Amino acid sequence: PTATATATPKPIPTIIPTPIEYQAASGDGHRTLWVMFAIMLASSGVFAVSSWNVPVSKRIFYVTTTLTAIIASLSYFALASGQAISYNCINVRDSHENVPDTFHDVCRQVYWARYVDWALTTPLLLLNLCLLAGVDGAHTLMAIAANVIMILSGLFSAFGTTGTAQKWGWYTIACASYVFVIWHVALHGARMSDAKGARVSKLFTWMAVFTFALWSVYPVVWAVADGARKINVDKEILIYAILDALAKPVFGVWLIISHRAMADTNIDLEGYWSHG
Ligand code: RET
Repeated sequence: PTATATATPKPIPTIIPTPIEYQAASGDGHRTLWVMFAIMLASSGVFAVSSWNVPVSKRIFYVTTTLTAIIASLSYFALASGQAISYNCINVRDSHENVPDTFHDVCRQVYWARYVDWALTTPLLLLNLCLLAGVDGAHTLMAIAANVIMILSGLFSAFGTTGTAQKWGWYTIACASYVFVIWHVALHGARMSDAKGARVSKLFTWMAVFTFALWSVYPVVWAVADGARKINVDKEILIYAILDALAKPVFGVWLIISHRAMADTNIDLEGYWSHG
């Protein structure tokens, strides 16, 4: 017998894969996404039809409002059909008595189509407010730029690694941009809208209060659901669904009905790039 035949075989190392716990939507969350797709699609149709006989010179609010609903339908279609969903995993330490600590990954769904939707639609919603108040082009552009930075920073934060500067670093950048948006649109807009008379000014004030009260809920929900993972994915879908329905169709109906009833909301583009 040769030496190799009698030697005890080396143990084959066993590779224990890191166990993974998934945090994903169930049937309920899934149904909510389809319902939202239907609501946004129906809203797109209603807004498009309501713009039918409106002269082109007065159609801008209809165009922006219809577009926000169309973009939201596309985003909800992607999510409901299972697309544009990725996972962000956190490695969690499990302590045991008498045995060494083990680790497992907690992987939560990130619905990144939302950020594509928000990056395109929140600028349109801000444009509505700015046009209503008579905010000039330069301030409108700055607000929209800060808004895009806010949403993209939120996306980077959603995929950031917990425990590094990524997660809360990007979140802080997003919040700072949001403060800039409020300052340029709500505060500056309130001053500008005075020039358009008491009725428009009052409408602007209410629409701006509604908008920023509502928008401020997004970063809170995000921090609790996406950041701290204290709300499950189904509830997160439901809360964003309610917020999105208020921010797009409800806001849109309010804007269009008021605009129809008030001639002084007509947009005057004279001096759009020159006064400040
Ligand atoms: C994030 C996370 C990072 C910090 C901040 C956020 C703000 C998001 C907002 C979203 C608004 C969405 C709307 C959608 C309409 O359907 C990205 C959640 C500040 C304000 C109005």
